Amino acid sequence: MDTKILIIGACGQIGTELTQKLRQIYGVDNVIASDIRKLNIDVVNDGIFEVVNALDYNQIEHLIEKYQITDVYLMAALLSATAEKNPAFAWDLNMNSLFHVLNLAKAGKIKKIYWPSSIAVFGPTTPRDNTPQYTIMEPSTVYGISKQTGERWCEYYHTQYGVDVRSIRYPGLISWSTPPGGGTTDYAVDIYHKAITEGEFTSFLSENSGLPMMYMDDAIKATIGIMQAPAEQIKIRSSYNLSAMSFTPKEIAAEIKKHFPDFAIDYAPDFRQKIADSWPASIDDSRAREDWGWQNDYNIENMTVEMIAKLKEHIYK
Ligand code: AKB
Repeated sequence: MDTKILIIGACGQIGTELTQKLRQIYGVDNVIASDIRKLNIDVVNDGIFEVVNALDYNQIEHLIEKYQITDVYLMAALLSATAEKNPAFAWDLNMNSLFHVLNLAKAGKIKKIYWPSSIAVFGPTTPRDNTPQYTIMEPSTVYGISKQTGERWCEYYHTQYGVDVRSIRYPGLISWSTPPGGGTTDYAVDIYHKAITEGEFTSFLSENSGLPMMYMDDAIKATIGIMQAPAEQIKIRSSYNLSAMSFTPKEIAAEIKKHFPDFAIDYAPDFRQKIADSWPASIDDSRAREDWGWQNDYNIENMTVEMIAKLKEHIYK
C-alpha cells in the first residue's frame, strides 16, 4: 500500500515546513494538510487541504477513510508559554488529539503515527547538562506534563496494541520562514528578525539562560528520518532525545554581532524565565544517533549565516 499522509496542524511552525517537504518526497496528491482554520498561505494553496478540529475523532476518522491515509503526523498542540495561560484547554488539546490518533491506529485504520514530544518533559529535578535519555522527569509546566503523559501513552499503545508510533523530544526550533507559536524558546527566532530590522533586541530570558536549540531543516530531517526508519530500529517508543546545539541569549547575540557589529541586546526576563530554568541546558541524544542514524547538519555558526541570508532574501528584501 502506498504511503498516504495526513498532517494535523499543518499551518503551525513545524507543520508548514514539514508539509512542503513531505509533498516533495511523496507527491502532492499523497499528502493531505489539515488545520483548524484555512489560512491564505502556501501550505493551504499548494496542495490538498482540509479543515479539521484535532479534538473531533469523527472528523479525523472521516479524512482517514476519504483519503485512505496510512500515516498521521499530529502536529497540533499548545506550546509551553501559551499552555500556562490556558492549562485546561492545553491539557484537552494535547492529550485528546493524541488519544484520537492512537485509537485510530489501534482500530487498524492507520499504520503509523508521528507525535512530537519536547525537552519540556524534563523538570527542575532533572540533571541539566547533557540530560540523558532516561533520567528523573518531573515537568513543572502543563505543556511538559502533557508531553510526558503522552509519551507514556505512546509506549503503552505500542507495547499493548502494537501501534507503530514514533516520537522526538524537540528542542527549541529556529526557522526563517515560519514564526514560532507561543513557546519559551521563541526569542531565538525573534532575535534574528530584530537584528535585521531594528539592530537591537530585548530578550525575555536572562543572558546566561542556556537551552537546547535546533535549526528547522534539521528538525524536519529528523522527523522524516525517524518515520522512514525500519520499525525494528525504533527501539524507544516513548520519545527520543534529540540535539544539535545549545546556547544562551548572550551567546547567540555574540554570533549575530559577527554579522552586525552594532547589534545590541538587553534583558527583561518575564514568566518564561521560570519555564526555561526548569528545562535542560543540553541534551544527550546518543540513542537517536545509534538507533536510527540521526545526525545534525547545523550548528550556531552555519545556522546564523543561513538565517540572516534567508531573512534578507525572502522577508526583508
Ligand atoms: C516551547 O518553547 O514550548 C517549544 C518546545 C521546546 O517544546 N519550543
